[in-house]
Amino acid sequence: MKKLIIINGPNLNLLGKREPNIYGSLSFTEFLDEIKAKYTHFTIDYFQSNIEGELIDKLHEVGFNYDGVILNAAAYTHTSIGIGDAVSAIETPVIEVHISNTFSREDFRHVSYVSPNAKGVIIGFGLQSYELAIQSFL
Ligand code: CA2
Repeated sequence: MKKLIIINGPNLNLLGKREPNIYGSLSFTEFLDEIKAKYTHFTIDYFQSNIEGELIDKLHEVGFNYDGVILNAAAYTHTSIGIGDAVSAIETPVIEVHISNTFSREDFRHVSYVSPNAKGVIIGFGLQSYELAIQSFL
């Protein structure tokens, strides 16, 4: 069975609780339960942290023994050379995802340190961005 992990960065633990106009009203754990029930032929693990170094440690931990990483580095996408370097250093392919269309938002969200090292990028489909990323491993 293919092993995938979804890694979420800072503030994504607030999904469903704040700013539903941008990020929707479903919590990530509710969404994850739905996805796990739908894609039973994958093992889908989940990790969320608000701390940059913890995200880097997790990429190192999974980056040589998982089949895929689905990464929403949230605001660190636009600032973290460290996360970009970690994505480049690991063997496991990384799909970058974003819930909102970052290109229709502020200029600082148009930059990504993850994209150059990602296998692919899925942006702007709400939580469905994660599902599309999972489907790319079918
Ligand atoms: O659209 C995305 O997925 C983002 O990665 C979300 C980040 C943002 O900094 C990126 O530019 C785009 C922010 C995540 C904040 O999540 C919240 C969820 C609910 C309430 C407030 C923030």
